[in-house]
Amino acid sequence: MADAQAPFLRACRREAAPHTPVWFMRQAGRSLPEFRALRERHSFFDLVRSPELTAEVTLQPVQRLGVDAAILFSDIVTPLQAIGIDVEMRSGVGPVFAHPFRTAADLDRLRPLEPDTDLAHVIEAVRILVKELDVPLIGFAGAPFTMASYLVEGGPSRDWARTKALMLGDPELWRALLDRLASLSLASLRAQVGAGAAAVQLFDSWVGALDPHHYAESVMPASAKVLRGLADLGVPRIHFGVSTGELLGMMGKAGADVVGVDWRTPILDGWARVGPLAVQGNLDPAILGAPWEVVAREADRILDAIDGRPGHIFNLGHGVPADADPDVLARLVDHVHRRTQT
Ligand code: 1CP
Repeated sequence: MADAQAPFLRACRREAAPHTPVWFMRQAGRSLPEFRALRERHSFFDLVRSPELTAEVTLQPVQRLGVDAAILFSDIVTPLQAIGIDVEMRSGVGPVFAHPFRTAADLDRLRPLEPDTDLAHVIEAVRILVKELDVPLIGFAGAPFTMASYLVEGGPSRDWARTKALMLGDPELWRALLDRLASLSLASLRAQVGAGAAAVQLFDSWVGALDPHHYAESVMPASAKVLRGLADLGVPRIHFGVSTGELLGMMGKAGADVVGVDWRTPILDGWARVGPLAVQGNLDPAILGAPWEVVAREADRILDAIDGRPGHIFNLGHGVPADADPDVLARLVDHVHRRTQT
C-alpha cells in the first residue's frame, strides 16, 4: 500500500520530494521480455480479464526498473469492451472495431458502464495490486476525443479525417458521443480509485491533431467533465496528450493536477503554459535508442531546466517504444534518482 508521502504523490501535489519521481507511460508491455513470454500463451484481453495476470504484468516493470509508480495494465478500450462493444486487439496494430461508430443509431450501443459487474476483473486486479505494491498505483482511462477517434475510425488512424468530419459536420451527435464516452471513462476511473488506485491519468493521446478553437469548443468540455467529476475523490489527476503545445494552456484549465508535456515543447515553456499545476515529461522516447551518454545528457537537460522546482514527474514525452532496452530504462530511473537526491 502506497503512503501519501510517496515521492510520486508529493510531486503531483507540487511538494518537495526526496528525489524526482520517475515512471514511464507504457512501462508494462512489449519492451519487457517477461511480458512477451506471457503474451505467447495469452491473448491481450485474456491478460486484462484475469486479475492475477493483470497484477503480474503491472508489477513486472516496477520490479525490473525501480520506477516510483505502477500503472495498471489494461487499455483505453477496456471499458468499451466491457459494455459489449466488439473490439479486437490486433498485434502490431492496436484496437480494431468490428462496427465503427457512424450514426445516431450507434449511440444505443454505448450503454452506461456498471463498474461492479462490467469491470469486476479490473477492480479485483487493483485490490490485489494495492496490497502487493510499495509504490502508488496509477489508474487510467482514455479521454473522450481519443476514444471517439478509435470508435469512429474503426481503429488507429494517421489523420483522424472521419473523426473531424463527424465533429464538425454533426456537432449534436458529436456532443452526445463525447458525453457518453466521458461518462464511461469517469465511471471506470471512479471504480479504479474506489478499489485503491492512488492517482489517475486521462490519456488524450491524439488530441494534438486538433485546431485549438475546435478543442475549446468541441472537446475540452467533455474532458473537463471527466476530470472535474473526480474532484471529490482527492487523488491527483494527470492529463496527457501528444503534440499538445498549442493546447497546454487549456488542458491546464480542464481540471487536472498534473499535465503531461511531450518533447516538442521545452519543459519550462510547457510548464509556463500549463500554469500552477505539476508537470510530467518530457524525454523524447526515440532518444532511448541512442548511446547511454546521450540518454543521460538529454535527461540532464530536462533536470537542469527544472532546477529542483517541486512538481516535476520525470517521464517520456510518450510511451516506451516496443524495442526499448529495459536495461537503459532501469539505468535512466537510477540516473534521475541520483541526480536529484536531496
Ligand atoms: O499485442 C499486444 O500486446 C498489445 C500491445 C498493447 C499493450 C501492451 C496495447 C495495444 N495496449 C497495451 C497496454 C496499454 N495501453 C497500457 C498499459 C499500461 C502501461 O502504460 O504500462 C496503457 C496505459 C495503454 C493505453 C493506450 N492504448 C493508449 C494511450 C497511451 C498511448 O500510448 O498514447 C492508446 C492510444 C492505446 C491504444 C492502443 N492499444 C494498443 C496499441 C498498439 C494502441 C495504439 C494504436 C495506435 O497507434 O493508434
